[in-house]
Amino acid sequence: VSFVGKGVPVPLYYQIKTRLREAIEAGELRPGDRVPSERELTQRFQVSRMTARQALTELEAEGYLQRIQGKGTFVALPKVEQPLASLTSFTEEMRRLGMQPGAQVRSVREVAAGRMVGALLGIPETEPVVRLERLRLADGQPMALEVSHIPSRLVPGLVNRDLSAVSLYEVLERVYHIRLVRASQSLEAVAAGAQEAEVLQVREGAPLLLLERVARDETGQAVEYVRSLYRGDRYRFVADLVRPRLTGGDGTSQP
Ligand code: 16G
Repeated sequence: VSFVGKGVPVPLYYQIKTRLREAIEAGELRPGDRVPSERELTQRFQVSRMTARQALTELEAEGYLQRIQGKGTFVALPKVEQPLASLTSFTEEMRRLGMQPGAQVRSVREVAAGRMVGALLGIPETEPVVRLERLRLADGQPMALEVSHIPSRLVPGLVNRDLSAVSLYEVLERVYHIRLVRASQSLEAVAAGAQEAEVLQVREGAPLLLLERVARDETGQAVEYVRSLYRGDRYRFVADLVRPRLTGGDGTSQP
């Protein structure tokens, strides 16, 4: 369709936006397809550049479109859906979804735990931990920036291993015979800072999901504290919920 009625009391940008959104929802435009540029929309709908831009900007903000600097605007790829309540590794999740997991080790070194990490891992602040910073990739695309902390005494020699082509959880199991069985995890929204934005290839201020996890072995020993930034445009976390049993006024369960 190449005409937007000017007599209708709906803002022009909104009409264009609706057209594009409907085309995406109907599958006429598929994930990864290039959508018309501002200039093309300007010509096609006989509107100002500003009007065309507003339509694209809002669709991008709502997650329908993705702009790639110097390449154009594309229909956003579907998000990766990840269970929130399952203690899986990045590698396992990517394989489950049929994608190729990868990691770029940005730094790995031994540092003193410090007060906060020490408290989370239940060790003295002076105790050494391995601090491992990895950019996680799916089919070569940046997905998350993970910073793991593991008490050094549990993983002798880990700092010297090449961790770019292996799963950390697999190394923990196979090499160190550590099996993670439970974890506490939190999830909150943050905006990408300049440096994180560059590494994750998103714009500064883009929404990210901050996940923090403390994972434990069978004995209850905390093995890993991780602080990860997941791309908000690539992830959607899902959980199945069960309604808790009603409790009485005194906090006890009712029969
Ligand atoms: C997950 C975990 C991370 C763990 C990694 C191991 C979160 C937010 N992330 O990404 O803690 O280090 O899996 O993955 O919980 P790997 O075995 O593929 O290295």
